[in-house]
Amino acid sequence: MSAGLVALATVCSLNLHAQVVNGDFSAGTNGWNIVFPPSNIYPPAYGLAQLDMDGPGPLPVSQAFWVQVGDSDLLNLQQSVNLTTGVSYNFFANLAMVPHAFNADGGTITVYIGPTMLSSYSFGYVTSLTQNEYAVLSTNYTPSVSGPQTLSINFSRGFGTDADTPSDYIDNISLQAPVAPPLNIQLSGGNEVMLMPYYVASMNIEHAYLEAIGKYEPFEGVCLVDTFQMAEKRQTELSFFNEKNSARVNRQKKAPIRVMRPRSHIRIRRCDKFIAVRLF
Ligand SMILES: [Ca+2]
Repeated sequence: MSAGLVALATVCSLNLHAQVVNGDFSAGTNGWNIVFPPSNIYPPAYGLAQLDMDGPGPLPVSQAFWVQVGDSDLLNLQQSVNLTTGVSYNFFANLAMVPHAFNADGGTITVYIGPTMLSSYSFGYVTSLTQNEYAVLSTNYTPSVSGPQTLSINFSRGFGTDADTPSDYIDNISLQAPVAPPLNIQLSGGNEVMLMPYYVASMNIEHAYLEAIGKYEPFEGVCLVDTFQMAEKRQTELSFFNEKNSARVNRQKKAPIRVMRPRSHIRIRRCDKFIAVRLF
């Protein structure tokens, strides 16, 4: 039995991925369902075209989705997304309106998840024959239930369509939660007096870290030493045999001792892994 392995590793991570597939339309309309409401009388004109979605802004020209809608020819761009309750997601999309004539309505783009409206943008009166208009839809949404839901982007206008109907564009659609850095990583020192438990302890901690963080890092905190003899002079007499281990022991002896206690059960609940390796 060792004199006591003192290692506490708390590794929390929250890895959340982008929910929308092909939000930049680089793969055409793959992943998207184009849905016409039953109230439609005519099919709207729609397609893909190259456009600079922010005019003088930093975005390059890229493929985007466009549609010409009217009050009798609406269109919904839809995709199933898989959401987690309690997580705050940000919806983002670049919008643009390309005029073909003066028009009383440049179109409205409204975003829903299931029956819940997230955000809406109206281009209003089209007052220029030549100037595109640009906008951004960006809003946060926290679902109250987990599971698959329908992201639906509705294009509408208050008038009928004709040759003067402006084209409404959308591109760079995303729905994602920020990838949180590890909430808490605490790796304190650990001691083992036997060689095999020393190696096993090191490998266990390093493997748990690899699984949680996704990359290997050597754990420099485990010492091959008898904890209860650390203060004895004979523990240091042969330190030249393993200088790195001796340096770890000395670092541990100089380190302040702190007792950590979770202040909130929430913090523990959010942890993916909680590894406590034999406290004394
Ligand atoms: Ca694009």
